[in-house]
Amino acid sequence: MATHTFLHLIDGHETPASSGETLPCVEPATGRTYATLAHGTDDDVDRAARAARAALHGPWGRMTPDERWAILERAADLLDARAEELAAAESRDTGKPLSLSRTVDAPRAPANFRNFARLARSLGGQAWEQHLPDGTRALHYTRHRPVGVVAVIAPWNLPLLLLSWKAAPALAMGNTVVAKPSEETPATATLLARILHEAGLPPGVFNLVLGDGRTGNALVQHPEVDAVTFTGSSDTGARIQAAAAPGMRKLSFELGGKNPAIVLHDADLEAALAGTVRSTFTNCGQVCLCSERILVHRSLHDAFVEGLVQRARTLRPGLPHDPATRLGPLISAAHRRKVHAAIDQARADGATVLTGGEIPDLDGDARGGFFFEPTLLAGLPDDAPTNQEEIFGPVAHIAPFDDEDEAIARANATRYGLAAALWTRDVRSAHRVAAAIDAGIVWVNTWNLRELRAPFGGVKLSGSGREGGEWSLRFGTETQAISVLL
Ligand code: NAD
Ligand code: 6OD
Repeated sequence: MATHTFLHLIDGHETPASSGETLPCVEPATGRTYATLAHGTDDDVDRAARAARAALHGPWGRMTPDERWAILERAADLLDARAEELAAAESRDTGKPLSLSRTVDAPRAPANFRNFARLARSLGGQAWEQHLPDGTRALHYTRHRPVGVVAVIAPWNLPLLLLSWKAAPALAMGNTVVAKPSEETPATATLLARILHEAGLPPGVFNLVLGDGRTGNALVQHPEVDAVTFTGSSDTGARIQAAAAPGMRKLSFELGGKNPAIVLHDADLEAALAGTVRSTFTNCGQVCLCSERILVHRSLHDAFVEGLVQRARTLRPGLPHDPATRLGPLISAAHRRKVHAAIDQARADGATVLTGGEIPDLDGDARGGFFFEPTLLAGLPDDAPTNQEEIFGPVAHIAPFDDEDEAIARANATRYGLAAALWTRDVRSAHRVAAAIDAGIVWVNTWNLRELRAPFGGVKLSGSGREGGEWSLRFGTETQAISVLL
């Protein structure tokens, strides 16, 4: 029985949907509806976007950059102080083990605010002195202006991490924000909105509108929105690109992946196995960076398959707060049906199921959860749907290869290009193969090792633009050129 309703936060006020409409908020680990959330209408989006526009000209617009950055650093301190509450809320909404939300999701939110507040201090401009034929000179220089109202749309897999990853640089550069988290995961977004206000953000600077794709669609088309930063599926990204086009808004897209893990003949087998268990099954495979296609040199293939199957079978599914839990559920019943359908398709196409492929039989509260077994498949060609379509679950296909050129060609044989993991002991192979992979990010002998100043993003269907460090800050700015005749 739902007792709590998550509300929008518009112009500093918590408010329900103007229609009174709500959506259910379900715990993926138990299948129970534990709350509802406001289902944002066009009118709600309109109020939020107008509040964000007005706030650009209020106290926020008049603050010095140092004053703004101090608020963001204060928000980081408050996020740190409430890390346990944030981790618990994230685990409830997503079902992920508390061990994961404590070590990844909760600490990344303050790190994002600190990182961008600090980096923004050193984002300088450029200057050129020009000597004109008549002997006079001119000085040309650049300065950064906020873009204006930035719409932030985030998915459900890393709700707080990704919302803060996008909102922090936008705020650091003096913009105002209208954020829409996924309808599956409103909890940490509402906590973040309150914390930002507690830290001193004036009303209207960070607005939160809850709701589903309908709400998001209204937001990206709103005339007061100057830029849209979106993380989610490639299909939704394409829809947003079309919907946002008439306003000539600035767009940034971080989208889906079909990422390869490549194990070269000289890889450290133990390290590659440990890394590939992480890269395939972290967050139940619901990380855009997860490996869904594992390519292993034939000389290591059989030992690698045996080791990975054995490790996959030890990943114990369970409730988030159980310390023995190694694998959470999928986000929803609908998503589990999609993952299950992908396995059925693989079987119909002739795949061998090396392990998993079914819904586990769990006891107690977890019985109603959306769990799925860690699944490894083999025997399909590269052009099979299993090797082409993003599954976004605890599922990967393993195949052998014979030489480096073949591995590179097969790694690149998808429409996606987000990330790759490469395992080798040879430094020359590492550089050669990494450079040949069509992906925005290549990890060598590791996976998902994050450096917040480095660029992050994908090529092909995996996105356009880059986030991270100065890339995120520049997205939040319009560069103005000023030319002065001296
Ligand atoms: P999704 O595209 O279904 O939804 C993402 C967000 O967009 C949600 O807030 C949703 O309500 C909103 N939305 C849906 N339709 C919309 C529309 N027409 N206009 C505006 N907003 C709309 O994605 P998801 O299922 O929440 O997340 C999983 C996907 O996200 C996977 O494809 C995954 O690879 C991708 N992802 C990518 C990255 C990255 O950094 N590249 C990170 C995380 C997730
Ligand atoms: O770590 C990050 O900054 C980031 N953008 C992660 C995205 C993960 C995708 O699911």
